[in-house]
Amino acid sequence: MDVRNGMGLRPLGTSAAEFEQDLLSNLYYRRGTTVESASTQDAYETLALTVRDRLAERRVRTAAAHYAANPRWVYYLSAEYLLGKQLEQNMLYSGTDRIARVAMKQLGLDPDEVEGLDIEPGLGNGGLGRLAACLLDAMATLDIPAVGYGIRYDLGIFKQAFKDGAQVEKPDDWTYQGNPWEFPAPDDQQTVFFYGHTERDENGRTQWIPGEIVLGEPSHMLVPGHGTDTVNIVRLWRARGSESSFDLSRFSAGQYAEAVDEAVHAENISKVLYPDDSTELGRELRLKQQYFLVSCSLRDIIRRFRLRNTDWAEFPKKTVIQLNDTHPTLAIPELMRLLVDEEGLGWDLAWALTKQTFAYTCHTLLPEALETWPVHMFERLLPRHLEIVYEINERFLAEVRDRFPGDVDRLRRMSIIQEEPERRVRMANLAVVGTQAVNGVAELHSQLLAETTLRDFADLWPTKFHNVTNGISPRRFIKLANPTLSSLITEGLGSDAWINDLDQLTGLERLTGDAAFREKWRAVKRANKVRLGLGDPDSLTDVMIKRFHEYKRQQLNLLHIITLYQRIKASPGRAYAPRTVLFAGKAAPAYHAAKHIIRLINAVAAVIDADPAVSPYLKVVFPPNYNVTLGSLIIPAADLSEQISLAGKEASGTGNMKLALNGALTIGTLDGANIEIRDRVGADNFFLFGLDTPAALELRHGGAYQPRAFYEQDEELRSALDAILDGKFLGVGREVAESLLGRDEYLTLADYRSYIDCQEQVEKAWADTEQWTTSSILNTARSGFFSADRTVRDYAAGIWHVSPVQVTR
Ligand code: GPK
Repeated sequence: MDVRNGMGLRPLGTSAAEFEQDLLSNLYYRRGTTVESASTQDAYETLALTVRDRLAERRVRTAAAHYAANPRWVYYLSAEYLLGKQLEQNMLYSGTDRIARVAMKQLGLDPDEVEGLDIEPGLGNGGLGRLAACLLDAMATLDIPAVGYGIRYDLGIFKQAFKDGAQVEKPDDWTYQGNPWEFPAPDDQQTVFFYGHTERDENGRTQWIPGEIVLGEPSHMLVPGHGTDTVNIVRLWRARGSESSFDLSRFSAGQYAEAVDEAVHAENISKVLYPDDSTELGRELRLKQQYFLVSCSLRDIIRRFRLRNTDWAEFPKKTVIQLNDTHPTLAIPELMRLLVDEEGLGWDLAWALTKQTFAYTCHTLLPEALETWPVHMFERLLPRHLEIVYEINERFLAEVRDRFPGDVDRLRRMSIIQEEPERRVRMANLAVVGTQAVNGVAELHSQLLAETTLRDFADLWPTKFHNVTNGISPRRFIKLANPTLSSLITEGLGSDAWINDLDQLTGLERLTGDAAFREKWRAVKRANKVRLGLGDPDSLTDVMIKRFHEYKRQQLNLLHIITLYQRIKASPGRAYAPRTVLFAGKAAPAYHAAKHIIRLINAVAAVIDADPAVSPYLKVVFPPNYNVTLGSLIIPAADLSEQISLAGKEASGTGNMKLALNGALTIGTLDGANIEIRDRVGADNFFLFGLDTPAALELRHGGAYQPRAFYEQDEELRSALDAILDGKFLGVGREVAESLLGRDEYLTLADYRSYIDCQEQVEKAWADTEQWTTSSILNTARSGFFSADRTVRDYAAGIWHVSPVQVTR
């Protein structure tokens, strides 16, 4: 039997009765238990397997179609993925959501209880990791042959709890109960070298003699498309000690712990996700993780290429490798090493193939987020790669010298090696030099990259630079997260085709005049607030959900809350519109300034709660442990979306898109994708405030910025900061106020008055329920552009040059 063409597949039943039969089979034969003795965990695992089987069947047919087509593949390399819970998604995509529930009830199971055991794989930090998951979802939905590569961290992003209002971190042992979504693939194991030295052999070829050998064990999870039979995969690598890493002689001598030392050391590589976000870490283990990902993935990509191809010249025609930020940039020198040292290709051919294969997405403008590695660390861990990087750099600098003779300063800036104050490898420079396309993630971001951060490179290669504005999965962030709004939209548009063609939401515009529809729209929002269960569902639900970072300026939101608090205290008799301000998000464990902001928010929340003069009008809530699951509950309940970063700092943002799509109005600066959101939803349906990028740059770099002057001139601002400094909030948060009055790196005080005034406009608009409803509907109606399907089409047409491959029955 030819297994490759998917023959021999027994189609799985589509009725509830057949589903129930399969549930029982799986319970008996795969879980190895019986109905009488099954635990809820058994029921969950059995359900997951039964749903998974339906997708696995499509996976087999997808693999067969892809094999036959021998297409150009997209390989997405990312150190992070925030995939979200799998069960609900996979039931929807496999069309089993209804029959699964019927079958469970038939067996006396409570579907909600069973589904409650599904665990979110937290293999990422924030926007960058979730973007990777949204792009995989859209690639599968658009039938693009793609594989995502990543690391199977034993411990995902830490679980956040609060102790006396301060963040404490707990380990996230996400596979403690196993992971039914994962297929181990031990046959595709890879061997990874570290350390050691290089030697030239008799043919003049370089050989890397490693000092440590680690194994990479792959497993994959399914990435189904919505409304199609395509099922792609995301392949995750786990580190293992090699066989020789177990020291039998030590074991025999009774040194049991020492006997496994080396294996434990090797396995540390995939032990834990680094919880930093938008900052550089500089730890050797992190560099090891990056090379581990790259080495395993490239070998796997080449293995797959060789299934159908023999000629290296074909490699870039069949392969595009997208680097999600600089974390996987070592793939560039690694491919050079494989082609030159192992395959014996000449440098020039190898370099041409390499450059054509890779593309690089940059996700930041913050200088502290641009990765660099000390040359000595790089050299010790990856001696051959440093030689290759030097060679790449020498040839590159010769090209720059040619184009800009005598411009020594330019050479110094563009070199892949930074010389002062310490020799370091600049990963962003390497990523730009070694790729055929570089993109930013929103219009403003791409423009600023070309004008500032990567300006010299844009001068040299203007056509290499692209914009691809980020997008979000409409399946995950409206259909699954907001089922009631989705039903209403489907009812209003007369079809659910909008889920895979989000521009169809513009059809809602004509429903803004339909009183019954408007009434339902409001009722859905209210019900979503009730479902969330935090704060009065009739209050203005004001939401700020994102990682804690000073540039994102949660502290500005806090100053507004304190100002409102003080206004209510000062004039208790007035009728204030009740407002619930919701924060959610994690701070990197070592980011003390961000943790002080978290602690102060919790203290302010407690003080307001305890004050009966204020608490009827103002409530601050901060549910812990923000993740995809919690976000999916909060986003549908939001009235107001806080996108208040200092202009020129947020690359794009994607939470801004999720909230607008779910009918929240944005209060925001002209930063990242906020600009594009405002352009689309209309200035009347968006609350704009604050400095724009040129004004912010001028104020910051003019050198004359004095936060104290704003403090002294603005009575309300002074009073808010004084309250913190005087210890009015449980004595907490002086560090926050001092930092604002000291350097105020992100110009919070400069934007304070504009923000406060804008919040007053919000209040006025909120009082006009009818106008607010119209704006809310228009936000949804005009958010179609922010579908990740559009983003993937942009990549496919402008950067990847790939076409879909249809999977047929
Ligand atoms: C950017 F540099 C980084 C990073 O280390 N982590 C991360 O999540 C985010 N990002 C940006 O901050 C967002 O503006 C952007 O929308 C997101 O990446 C996806 O591009």
